[in-house]
Amino acid sequence: MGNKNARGESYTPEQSWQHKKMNRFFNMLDFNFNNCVNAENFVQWGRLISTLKKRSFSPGEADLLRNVFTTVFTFSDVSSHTQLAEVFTNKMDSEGTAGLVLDMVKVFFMWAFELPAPVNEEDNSDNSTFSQDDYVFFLRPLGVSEQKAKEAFSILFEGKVDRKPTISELTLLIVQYMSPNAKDQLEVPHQHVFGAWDGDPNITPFQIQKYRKAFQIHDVTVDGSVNVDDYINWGKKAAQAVNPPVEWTKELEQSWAETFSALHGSEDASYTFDTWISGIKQMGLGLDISSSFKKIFATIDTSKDGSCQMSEFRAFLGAVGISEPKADAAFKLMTDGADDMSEEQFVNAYTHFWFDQEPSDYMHFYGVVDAWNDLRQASFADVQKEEAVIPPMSQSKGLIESAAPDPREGASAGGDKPEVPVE
Ligand SMILES: [Ca+2]
Ligand SMILES: [Ca+2]
Repeated sequence: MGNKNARGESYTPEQSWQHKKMNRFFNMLDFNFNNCVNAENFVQWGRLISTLKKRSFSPGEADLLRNVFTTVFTFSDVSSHTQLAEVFTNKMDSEGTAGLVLDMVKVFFMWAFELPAPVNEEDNSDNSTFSQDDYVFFLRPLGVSEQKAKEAFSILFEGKVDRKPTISELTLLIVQYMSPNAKDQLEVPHQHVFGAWDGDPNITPFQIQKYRKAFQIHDVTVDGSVNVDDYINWGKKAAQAVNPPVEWTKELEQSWAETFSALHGSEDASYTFDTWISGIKQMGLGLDISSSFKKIFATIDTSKDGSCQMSEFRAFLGAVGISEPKADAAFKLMTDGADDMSEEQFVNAYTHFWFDQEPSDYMHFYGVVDAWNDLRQASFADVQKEEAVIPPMSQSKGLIESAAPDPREGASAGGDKPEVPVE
């Protein structure tokens, strides 16, 4: 099934499951979408946690997080989730390094949850507890919604209402998540530790964002479900919007209805957002899908000349409320600036829209979304200024003494050790 390691050996089921989990983690952490994860991504993560918690973020704290990353993963740069998995497994296989890794994961949480350092040997940090809010702030920078974070919290720590979960419990779940362990039942608790997740590797949080937009667009009647009426309404509006308008015929209605059933299995189907997503996962990417995408192309090509002109695309999106400039910009992105789009270009763009896990030009298929272009850059720009502020450092000292430099070093040096800005 194409699931092989570098030497061409097949992975064990345990390794495959580990890779699925690491793939998801890698994508969450690759904030810059450049297929590279390194210590700076941990720093970015930490900055965002600090911003969400409305607290400052010092160069010393950045150093602390770099140290956590380097101790847990060793390397400076990693370009794939399989490398992430391999290095972590090697670390945990060695008694000498496994303990250190566990300690550093705990250090991360002590820092993120602002827990006091243990006063003495007996005062074990393992018993330190955290709240649901702490957990939500820990996950949100990774693109996990508050809802998914809370869902995960209740799955993992259910029944613990009378006492808060401990750092040790959370650390164990993290280690299980990153390790090669079997998934011999439908659900294992640790899979949810980075937000509730059904284990499907093909749909990233960013895809869900795109699908949410697409669903809203498809629900033309705005009743919370997508069914054949939405397509027929869409078709009618598009026929009126195109210049010159196209007469709404029985044939045209039939073709929009057929397009709906080609994509959704039957003319009687009706979907909520959740069942829509399950349907997409089941359908997957295959030859069938491109033939149903061709049907959509045919309905958009109202002049029936085998090509989608910009005016037809405008009408198609204008019918569902997308402005001309946004539709035109989307069209130009997909055609490299040309004034018409071939069936092949259309199918290609639409396939990318659904299946690209990360941002690409095709994310703008349903009209340009500015927020997707600068969502992350904006959030990082906002927190850059926090960098200059040096807060009183208080925690984690005891735990990290042997493994990491004192996080206060940068602060006590009076700021003459400038933080390296992150792109
Ligand atoms: Ca509807
Ligand atoms: Ca045409």
